[in-house]
Amino acid sequence: MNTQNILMMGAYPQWDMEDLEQRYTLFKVWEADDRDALIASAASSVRAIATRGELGASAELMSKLPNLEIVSCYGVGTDAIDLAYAKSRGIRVTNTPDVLTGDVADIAIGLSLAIARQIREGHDYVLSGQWAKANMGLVTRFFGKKVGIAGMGRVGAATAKRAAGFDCEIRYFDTQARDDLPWDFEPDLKALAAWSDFLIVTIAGGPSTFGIINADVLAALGPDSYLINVSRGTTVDEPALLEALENKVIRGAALDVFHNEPRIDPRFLALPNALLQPHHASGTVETRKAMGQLVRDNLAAHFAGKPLITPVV
Ligand code: 8YV
Repeated sequence: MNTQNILMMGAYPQWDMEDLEQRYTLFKVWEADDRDALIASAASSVRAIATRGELGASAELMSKLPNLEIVSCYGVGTDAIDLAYAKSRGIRVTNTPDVLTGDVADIAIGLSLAIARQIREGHDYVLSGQWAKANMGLVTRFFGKKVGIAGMGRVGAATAKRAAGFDCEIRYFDTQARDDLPWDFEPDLKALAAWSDFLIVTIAGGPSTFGIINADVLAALGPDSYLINVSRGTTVDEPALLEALENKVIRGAALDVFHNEPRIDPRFLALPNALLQPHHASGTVETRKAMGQLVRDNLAAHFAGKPLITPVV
C-alpha cells in the first residue's frame, strides 16, 4: 500500500509520473475540477509537495497542509516557493541545480544567435518564396560582440563560457565580483547595459531582482543592442520592455520567460523585434530526465531518512 501522499502542482514527463505513481499516492492539482476541494481532501495526509519552478508553493498553500515535510521542486529557481515560510515550519525544500545549467546556457546563446542572425526570418523567407525574388537583407553578427551577463551564477557562468567561445568580450553584473572567473565585474547594471551589444539576463528571480531590467536599463542598452532573458519574467519590467520594443528603444529581445506564463501579454505577439519561447530553456529530454530523477531521489532520500541530495539552503 502507498503510504506517502504527495500533492503535485503540475505534470512531469510520463517516465517520472509512472515511477511516482508506483511509489506514492499522488494528488494531481492540475487535473482537479475543483482545486481547493482536492487540496482540502488531501490536506491532513500530504507529506510532500512536488512542484515545478514556475508553479512553486505559496505560504497559503503550505499553510493548508499541517503535515507537510518537504517541497521538491522540478527546476532550479525557487522564487515561487515561500522559503521563509517553509523554514519557519521546518519544511525542507529541494531543487534541481546543475543538471539544467548547460541547456539554459545553450538557449541563451541560441537566442542571441537567432535574433541577431534572424534565423527565424530566414526560414520564413525561404518558405514564402521571397528568396526567388531577391536575397534576404543583411543581419547582425554575434561573434566578437560585447556580451553583458546580468547574474553570474551557474547559468551566467556557463553562458559566459560559451560566449567566450564565440570570441565575445564579456562583462557581468551581480551583487559581488567572483574571484574564480576571468571576466570583468561591472557593479552598475545600467553601465553594463550601455556597454553591451547583447545583455543576457540569467539572474535569479525573487523580490530583490523584481523589475531590475527597468526602463533606465533598457534606455542604456540602446537601439543597436539586444536583450535576452532566460531567467524569470519577473526580472524585467515588462510594460517598460514592451514600450522599449514598440518604440525601438532597443533593437530587439529574445525571451524565454514572461510575466503571467503561459498567457503572456498579447502585445508581444505583434512585435517583429521579439523572439519568443515557451519557457523551455531546460526542455531537452536529457535534462528533463536528470531533473525528474533528482526530484524523485530527493523525495526518496527524505522518506528514507537520508540526507537530501540537493537541499535549498
Ligand atoms: C523549468 C525553471 O522550465 O529551473 C527552473 O527554475 O524554470 C525551468 O527549468 C521548470 O521548472 C519546469 O517546469
